[in-house]
Amino acid sequence: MSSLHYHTAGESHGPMLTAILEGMPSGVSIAEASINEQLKRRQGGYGRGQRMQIESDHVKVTSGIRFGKTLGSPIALQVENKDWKNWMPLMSPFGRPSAQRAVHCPRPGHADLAGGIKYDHHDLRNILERASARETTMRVAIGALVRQLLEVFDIRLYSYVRSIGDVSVLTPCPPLKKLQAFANQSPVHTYDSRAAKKMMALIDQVRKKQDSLGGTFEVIVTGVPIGLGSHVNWEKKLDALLAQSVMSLQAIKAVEIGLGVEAGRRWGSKMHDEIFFSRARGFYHKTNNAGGLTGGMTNGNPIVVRATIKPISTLYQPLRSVDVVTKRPQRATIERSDICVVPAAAVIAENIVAYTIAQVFLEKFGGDSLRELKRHYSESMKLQRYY
Ligand code: EPS
Repeated sequence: MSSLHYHTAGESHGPMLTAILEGMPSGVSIAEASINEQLKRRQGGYGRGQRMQIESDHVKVTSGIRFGKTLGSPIALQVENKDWKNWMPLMSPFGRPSAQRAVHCPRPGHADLAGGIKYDHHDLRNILERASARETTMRVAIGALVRQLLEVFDIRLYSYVRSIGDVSVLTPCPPLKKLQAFANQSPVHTYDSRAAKKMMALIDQVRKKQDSLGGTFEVIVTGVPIGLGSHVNWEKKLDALLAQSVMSLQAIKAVEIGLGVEAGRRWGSKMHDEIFFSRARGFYHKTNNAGGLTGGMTNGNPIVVRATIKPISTLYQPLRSVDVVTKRPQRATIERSDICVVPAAAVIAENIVAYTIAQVFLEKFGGDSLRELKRHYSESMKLQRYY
């Protein structure tokens, strides 16, 4: 298992969100601004609700970094919830709860009911506060931090939205540098401006109907060396690790690698990426249907992960539910929410993937300091060149 590990804590409307990351080598330059930039990207996207107008997420580093460089010790991060001041009476660590404001009607599709039964809570706020996607703030902060280590080795991450509801991109994906520039400017984080207009019109229509929308997105990682992950055991396979980490993002219902489900429709001869060799490039593939992963290992091609996110489960026209106290039929509780979070989910997944790549990268090359890690990396690359 990789030495890199983190934990997060924090409720959506509690005082703050916290994360502790352990296992970063010493000597890695970290820019606070780069973490805040990713946090800002996470807050964006057409279809968000009012919460994002209240928050302006900024990271506070309280340990593990000194004068912009990692020390090798645990790194502690905090992000304040500005909304906390509006929720203090309801979200106080001590004192008495308000019986009138308890949440009793679980939202179909949300963690409310199963979590309430599992943890024996009848005020479902005790579940929804932690199940909330607000928690992804810290996962993005962690991803934004570790990708500064990946960038030293020229590993870069990109993402874009492929579809929202039944509206999909129609043109092929542009070169990656252009893709990121287009996607970052687009309110729906995509490169196809005609599709973007239709996606926004659909979000407007669904907002009027007080409903919600899901969609699909793609994350691409370039610069990954051959041999991250391993075929030797199930828990070392990088495709499986990526599936787990991306699936753990709230509301994700499917994760695909490369061609994904389309692979099941193709004949073998039209699926597998043929192998070529040249003195200049070494072994290479001209196609990337495998999405950069064969046998659970990186094969030198960019990693391509696609995912599908379901529509947000809070509906302003709530679905049928049952009061967990009276057991009588009741419409689900309305919690303030978003209409569509597909653009934000793409940005979050990009940073989640960065963390998983950093884990396997450090597992393969290892080192307590960046200098040691660089030496291991270049030795390994030399060996690969003489294979
Ligand atoms: C979110 C914060 C939440 C929601 C959304 C994402 O804030 P609030 O509940 O105060 O509006 O906007 O959460 C969910 C989609 C969810 O299922 O809980 C955020 O910071 O991204």
